[in-house]
Amino acid sequence: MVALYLLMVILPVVMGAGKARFDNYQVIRVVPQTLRQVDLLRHLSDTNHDLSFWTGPTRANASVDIMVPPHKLPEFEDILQRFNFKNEVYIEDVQKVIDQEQGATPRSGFGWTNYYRLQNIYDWLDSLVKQYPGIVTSIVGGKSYEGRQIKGVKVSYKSGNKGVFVEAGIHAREWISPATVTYILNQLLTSKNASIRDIAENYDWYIFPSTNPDGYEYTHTTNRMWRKTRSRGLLCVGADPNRNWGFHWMDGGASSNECSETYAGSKAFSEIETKSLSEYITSIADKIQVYLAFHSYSQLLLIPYGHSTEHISNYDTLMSIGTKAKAALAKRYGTQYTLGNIAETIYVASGGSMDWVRGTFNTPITYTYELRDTGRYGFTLPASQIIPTGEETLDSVLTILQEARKVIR
Ligand code: 0X9
Ligand code: ZN
Repeated sequence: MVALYLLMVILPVVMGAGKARFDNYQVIRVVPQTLRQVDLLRHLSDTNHDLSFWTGPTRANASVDIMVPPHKLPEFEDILQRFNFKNEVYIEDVQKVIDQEQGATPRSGFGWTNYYRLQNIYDWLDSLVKQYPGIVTSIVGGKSYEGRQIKGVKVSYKSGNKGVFVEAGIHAREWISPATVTYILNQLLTSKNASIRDIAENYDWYIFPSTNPDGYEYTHTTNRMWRKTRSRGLLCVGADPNRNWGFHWMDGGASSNECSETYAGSKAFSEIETKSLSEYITSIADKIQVYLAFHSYSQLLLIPYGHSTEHISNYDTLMSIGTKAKAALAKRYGTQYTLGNIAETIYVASGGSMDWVRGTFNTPITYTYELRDTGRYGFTLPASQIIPTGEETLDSVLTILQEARKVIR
């Protein structure tokens, strides 16, 4: 069985012989109802690397989405039964959903009815620099293990503006993140709506749609479900770039196991992506008043920190702005978000980018989005949802920036 698995799944991927397929992989939503059940799921996620935890175990009555390969289904179902886990199959066949993820039109050029390759995104950024001389400039936030650039754009209509930093795509498989951020960038440049023009022109924007470019490419070429960077370890590939930042590094909710999806790296900033991007952020930190990070999925609006449930100094301000942002987001399509401190709302997670920014520079307004959906499609959100997601997210970003203006100096 193991040999067969190696031959059919691992080997082709390792040898670059093609794309990993997820035929008959199921995503099962498990709801632990006791602490013992939560612990059991934690144990499974630490020890059983055939199971892919799309969302992590947190507490009793908080659901956990687990992708199970077909050869593991009997064993997994047995565990569910034996320990009396409440569960429901959320996705019957992950490959089918992947096959339906893209829109109908071919993936050349650029737009928001499909997901795009890194080069399409970067070419589009370059085209904006040409199209908006004196307003859009090219910026390089760092580089990747495989030698790619972390490319971004600065949008600045005038001098003296406060800065907004936008980070997307740090987790490779969360495709809706880069797509949403490029949607927002496009609106900032093309919208005729007075409120959008106001935030576009009266803030300076530093926008990086793909902060883990190796991982992102890998999700297109080889394994749609890749999360981490692509640095080569002794046993396994990659570290979690959202556990690798040098603030409370490895202080809970991060793993020292190279093969874990939440591997924090061999040390803080062991990954060239986080190290170089952190250096770039440091170089402009005095200009940045707002930091927004975009992930998926779960529909959450999170505030620092991830290592502790303690409320930070301007917790009340961030909560009150967040409440308004959440309402603005819900207004268009009814999409409901949950707001709160990371450790309180989801789970303890240390070494995240937003936490480092807040902890190092005391940046006042910082949020991490977990975009659509709540698990119906999970990471493989159909491309037809890019525009609605972009619209509602921009509604909330608009609110955050309008409100932020009242509190930042
Ligand atoms: O676990 C994460 O890194 C994020 N969830 S995800 O499903 N997209 O992986 C939560 C972000 C926590 N953020 C910080 N600790 N800053
Ligand atoms: Zn993420």
